[in-house]
Amino acid sequence: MTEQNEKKYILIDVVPPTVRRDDAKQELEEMVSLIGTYGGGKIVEIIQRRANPHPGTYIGSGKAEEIAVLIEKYKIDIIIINGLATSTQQYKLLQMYWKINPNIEVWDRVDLILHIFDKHARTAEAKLQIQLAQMRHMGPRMYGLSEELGRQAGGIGTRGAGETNVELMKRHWRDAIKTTQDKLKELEKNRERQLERRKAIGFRTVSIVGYTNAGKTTLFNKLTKKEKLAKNVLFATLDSTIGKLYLHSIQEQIMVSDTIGFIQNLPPALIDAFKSTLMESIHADLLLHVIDASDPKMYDKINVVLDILNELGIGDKPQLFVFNKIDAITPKHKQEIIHTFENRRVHFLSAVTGEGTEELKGTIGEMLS
Ligand SMILES: Nc1nc2c(ncn2[C@@H]2O[C@H](COP(=O)(O)OP(=O)(O)OP(=O)(O)O)[C@@H](O)[C@H]2O)c(=O)[nH]1
Ligand SMILES: [Mg+2]
Repeated sequence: MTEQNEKKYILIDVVPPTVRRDDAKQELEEMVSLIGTYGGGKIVEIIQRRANPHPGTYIGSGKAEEIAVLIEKYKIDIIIINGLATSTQQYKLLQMYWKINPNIEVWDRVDLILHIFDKHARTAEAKLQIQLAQMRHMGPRMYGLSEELGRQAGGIGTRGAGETNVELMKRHWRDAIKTTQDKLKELEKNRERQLERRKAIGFRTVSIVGYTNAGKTTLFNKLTKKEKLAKNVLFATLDSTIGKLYLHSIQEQIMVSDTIGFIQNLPPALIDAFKSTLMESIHADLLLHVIDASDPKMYDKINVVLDILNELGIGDKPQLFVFNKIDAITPKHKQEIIHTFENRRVHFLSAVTGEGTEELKGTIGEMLS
């Protein structure tokens, strides 16, 4: 990528005064790696101290002026808000900065995740799921925007027309969502049939779940001898794949599935849209919860995953904590983990070096029998 077409971003975070600056910085780190996953480029970080985002412009008016100067100076292409923005907030910001850069875009955290998904989607199913999530996220904001535009047009004569347009728009969105949902339902049925067939043959299924970038696909490849793309980016995997694994200890052939990773503040619309992909996990006999033991935010990420599993209604399924990347941790850290999770079934391994993967098969066999 040349300097010229490298994108330039302003990353905005509104932080309550009670939060320490270092903690706020850390929060932004995940956003920075998400931007890296999207394609990267120059990022200018702005942290504003406020109890709550400004209802009109998200940031306060003083900061908004400051940002105008930065947009000009650094030739910013995209403004990204670490949080959820309303249609009014996005529109007000766009309106302020159009004069400086007519192509400027304003995204919130969900927009950024959706753009990444869009870039990584390969299968028809993943593409449909993203479409659906995009429509669900955009829809209400589009109505909000056209209502806002209607208000601004203001005149008595235009008001009725504005309302009709909003109605038309809503109907169009509802229809489009329904069509996409129907197509996804078809694919879902296929998946269900495959699941039932496997069950009928007597195959049991183990599903790999975990935070994004924990090493799920690397482990899946090791276990099933497949060669799926594993990459040091967030959301390398968006679809769901099944592979076979023979367990000597119980002399049984089982199925292993690898699927999309989780992330904090995953909006419900996204989880919902990805239900068909997550179905393998929903029907699994055992969950392998892969955890990046070398990640400083490991504990928070474990909790995010547990919360999402609960939301999916599978928090009670048998679950094995698989601490991955032990090639990158100290023996002291390993001891700490053992101590913290002494009431849980845990397993340590390195999906890259292969250390501990044979033993994992034994543990899976034990937990299945
Ligand atoms: N050091 C080390 N790195 C690992 C290990 N396992 C995976 N990785 C690296 O971690 C990164 C992410 O691996 P993936 O297998 O793609 O992770 P994932 O959980 O499938 O990620 P998504 O599909 O993006 O959610 C890659 O750069 C891997 O090489 C390990 O045991 N040790
Ligand atoms: Mg993966």
